[in-house]
Amino acid sequence: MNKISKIKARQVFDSRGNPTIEAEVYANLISAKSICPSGASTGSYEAYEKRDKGNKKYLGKSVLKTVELINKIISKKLKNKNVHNQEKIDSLLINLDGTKQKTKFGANAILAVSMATKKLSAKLKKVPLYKTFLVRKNFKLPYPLMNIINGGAHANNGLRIQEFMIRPDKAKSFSESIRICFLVINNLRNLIKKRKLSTSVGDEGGFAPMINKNEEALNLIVQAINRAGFQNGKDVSICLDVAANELLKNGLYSVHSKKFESIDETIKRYIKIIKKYKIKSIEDPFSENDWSAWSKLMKSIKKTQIVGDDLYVTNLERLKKGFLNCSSNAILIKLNQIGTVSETLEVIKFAHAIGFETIISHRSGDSEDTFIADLAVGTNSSQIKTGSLARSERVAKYNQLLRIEEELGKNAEMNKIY
Ligand code: 2PG
Ligand code: MG
Repeated sequence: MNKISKIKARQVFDSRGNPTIEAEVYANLISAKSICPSGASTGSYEAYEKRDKGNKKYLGKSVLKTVELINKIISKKLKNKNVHNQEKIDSLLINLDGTKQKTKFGANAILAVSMATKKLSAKLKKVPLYKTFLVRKNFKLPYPLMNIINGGAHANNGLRIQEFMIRPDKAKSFSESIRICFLVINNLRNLIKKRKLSTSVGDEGGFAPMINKNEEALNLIVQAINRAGFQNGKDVSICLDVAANELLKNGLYSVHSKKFESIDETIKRYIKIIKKYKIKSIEDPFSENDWSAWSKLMKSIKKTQIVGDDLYVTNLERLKKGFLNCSSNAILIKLNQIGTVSETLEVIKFAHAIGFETIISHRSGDSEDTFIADLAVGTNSSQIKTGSLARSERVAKYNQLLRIEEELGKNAEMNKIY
């Protein structure tokens, strides 16, 4: 009953309509499945995403060979292994691949199997998934970071910054936090309409109006917060993901305008917008290799959450380096950047031990899989970033958190934020 009997993988499609892997792990007649997400603005130190580059039928994007590797090789290797021994299964997968960035099987294949195994274990134990990670009692719900205006690689509007997010800091419950975001988003929609701009959405469900100045987006959000009856910086805070890897040329950054500027100038302008717009969190303000720029920024600001995404790629070695270098005070967690559930949990444990905030994150190409909602609660992560309140692959995660909140009943407290 506790032994894996087979694994069946298949090619399915993600929210951008690109092929991706679903793995279904079986223990006799009972099974659980999971779908691997995929990023657009990826860090170069991420684990490898394997695709059939030579297959013209799917423009080189299919994952059919990888599916075959799971069905033929991985399935055999994991047969009869104890489904509840996640660490052993993950290390078997890591060793079977044997490469640093999981290039043999692809982190997409390995992760789909790893997550499906975790889900099956919970199902067999008849416990909710969120109860099977690091936390055993006093579960807390994360604050949502809702990406309400999309730019950068997730839209084609010319906005330099990739994600303009809101965080409902004063919400006392998860459902209240969703209500607050809902109100701000509806006000934002009306403001965008009034300006005769498009209210269609980008890859992560945020609006993608044809504006190209960061400050225009920030002004719209402040107005929307006010019109919804809230105070910016108190009830609701603005958070950014700059995704600066995409904005670097010859050591200069074009974050604040099309002009490429020095690190010092870029920091000066960060400080200005932090003050003016009461910004509480900035992700990837500099590129993945610019360690000294990160620590310079950390020294120049107080009370702002600085989040490493492409910088750390959910990798323990890189997180240790960032800690020693004082690069940030928070880490974004993406399972597919590293490739297994166990390695992800190791990184979260270490992050908490050094006092870093953990933010569990979706990818811009995502699916109906809600694994990360449970992961956020089960690891005591203070925040979750999973897009806007639009597009079902994003809303599915928020809906799962509403279910968890309901199940926890009056014990459902919100986590603390930085
Ligand atoms: C990011 C993510 C998710 P992508 O940069 O944080 O929002 O985007 O999945 O494209 O890397
Ligand atoms: Mg990011």
